[in-house]
Amino acid sequence: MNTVDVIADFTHKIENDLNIEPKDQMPEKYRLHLIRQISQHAHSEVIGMQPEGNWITRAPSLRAKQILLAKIQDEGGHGLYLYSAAETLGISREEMLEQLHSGKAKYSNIFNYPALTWADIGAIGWLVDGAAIVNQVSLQRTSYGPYARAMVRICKEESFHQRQGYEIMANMMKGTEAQKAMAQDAMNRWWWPSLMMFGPHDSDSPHAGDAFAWKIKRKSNDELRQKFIDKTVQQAEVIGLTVPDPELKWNEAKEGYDHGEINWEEFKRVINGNGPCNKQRMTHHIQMHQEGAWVREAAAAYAKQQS
Ligand code: FAQ
Repeated sequence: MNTVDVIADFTHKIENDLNIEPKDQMPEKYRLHLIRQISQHAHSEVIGMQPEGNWITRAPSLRAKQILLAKIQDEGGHGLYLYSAAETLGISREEMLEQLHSGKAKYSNIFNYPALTWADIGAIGWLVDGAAIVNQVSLQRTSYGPYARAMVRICKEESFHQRQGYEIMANMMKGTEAQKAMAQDAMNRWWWPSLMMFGPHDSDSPHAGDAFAWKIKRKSNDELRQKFIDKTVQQAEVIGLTVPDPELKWNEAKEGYDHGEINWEEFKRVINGNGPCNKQRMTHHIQMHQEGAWVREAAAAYAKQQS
């Protein structure tokens, strides 16, 4: 196909809500846009294992430890589906990891905050997975087939994650005054960074134009953030937690909550490498990757022997 035909075929598929598949020809900018987004999403899942991994040895019961282990393992699996989806676009796993380690590729702002108490594990499951689901449900209809299909399975697992987090918070809110205070403290620290997960306001989102034109995004950063706020505020009220936003107010006309301004300076600082845990997260990832070299070599040698 010549360039004109490629564009016509691609445009026809996008306009008719047909998925773009790995063997289809596609504009180079579409391919690069997807590699950026999917690889960043994969890195987020894998780096996201660190704050929770910190609590495996200190979970307060065997049941809690089993659930946490299963959840963290799921996140690793999500990373693998997503790396595989990105590989179908012609980038290798090694290149993606190089981009992560050099700082060229980002990962979600949220995983640069520390998990200080057991209540933080509740807040991560409830708020962070809750925010991730709102975004990922919308991505189930993204235009690139392998990404959309990965999202279907990921969303099922994330909804279990969200519930286990909410259960931790609900139980702590039925506990002693100290446990209630711990849950509220976790809520106070994780609320605003969770809102930042949806990205900058639509007016400051440079990738939004292409993402909508190519149906990579179906809903905007602000629309998804609003959806998350509306459902989460009600969940907080049910268990007696206070949302740490004095400006939060129900707006009858828009049938949603108005909220206070997000600290975008903090967001920029964190996504550009200067959050509370960025260096710790990256150092750990690089060290584990280096220590795992022998596993990759053994797997490659075994595969060679088999072929
Ligand atoms: N963090 O023009 P936009 C999870 C960057 S999975 C860091 O609006 P876009 C599961 C953005 O990359 C969580 N950077 O960009 C779990 C761009 O910079 P670039 C991850 C951010 O792509 C739970 C610049 O700002 N989910 O939590 C963030 O149209 C618990 C301009 O932004 C996904 O990745 C941010 N929050 O919209 C695991 C979902 N927001 O690349 C373990 C897929 C923006 O030019 C435990 N991704 N930036 O250098 C998306 O939906 C989109 O990429 C957005 C951003 C909505 C994140």
